[in-house]
Amino acid sequence: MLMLYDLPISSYGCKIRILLRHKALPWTSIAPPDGYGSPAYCELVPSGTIPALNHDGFILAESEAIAEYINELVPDPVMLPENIQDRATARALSRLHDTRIEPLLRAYFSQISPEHRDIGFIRENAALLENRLTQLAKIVSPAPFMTGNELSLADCGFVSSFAILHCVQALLGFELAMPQTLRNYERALCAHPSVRDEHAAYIRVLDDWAGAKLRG
Ligand SMILES: N[C@@H](CCC(=O)N[C@@H](CS)C(=O)NCC(=O)O)C(=O)O
Repeated sequence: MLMLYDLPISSYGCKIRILLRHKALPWTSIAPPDGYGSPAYCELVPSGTIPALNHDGFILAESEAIAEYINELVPDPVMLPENIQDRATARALSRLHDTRIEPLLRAYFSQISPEHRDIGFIRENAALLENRLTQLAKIVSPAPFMTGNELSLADCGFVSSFAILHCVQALLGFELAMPQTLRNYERALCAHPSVRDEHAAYIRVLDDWAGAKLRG
């Protein structure tokens, strides 16, 4: 039985939920007791982060490790390319997303409440983000997905990130030039049958979350 410590708003949780949907695996999501980082949750998952997997008592944190574990546990449909170099590239793209792109989006969370906004920070962060997206567009040629015509591990993290980008951009009104290849990629990604419903659900959760922050 696969159990996920997770919350609907978790972007890294969204990555794993897409993978689970694509593998057609049933799972149960449980909120971390007393919230992530709490002493009660750290008793179960010492790092205190979500998502974390509990597979028949085997506990694993870190979304990318969870994704690789599930991909090996249930190899069909395969979610990494067959060629060793393409596989390494897929992993590099996941790292680039998780360590360089997602943190820049997350940085905007502190800016949602109008009283905490810093226009200089919002613009500087947008420039950093645009630079990373431009770099990404030089590295990949989605066809239509990151590693070819099948959804792979390298795609799953981008779903929530695109949703967060549009949410914070609508709220904070900053300019950002998204490379056309990434626009096309986003359209194909979010229309994929394993992604569509999770993407729609994630946008709803994000809107509710941002609405609550705006109301204070
Ligand atoms: N590198 C981790 C990041 C996960 C992460 O930062 N999750 C957030 C919630 S979306 C969290 O647990 N934050 C609490 C903390 O960092 O202590 C992963 O890929 O799973």
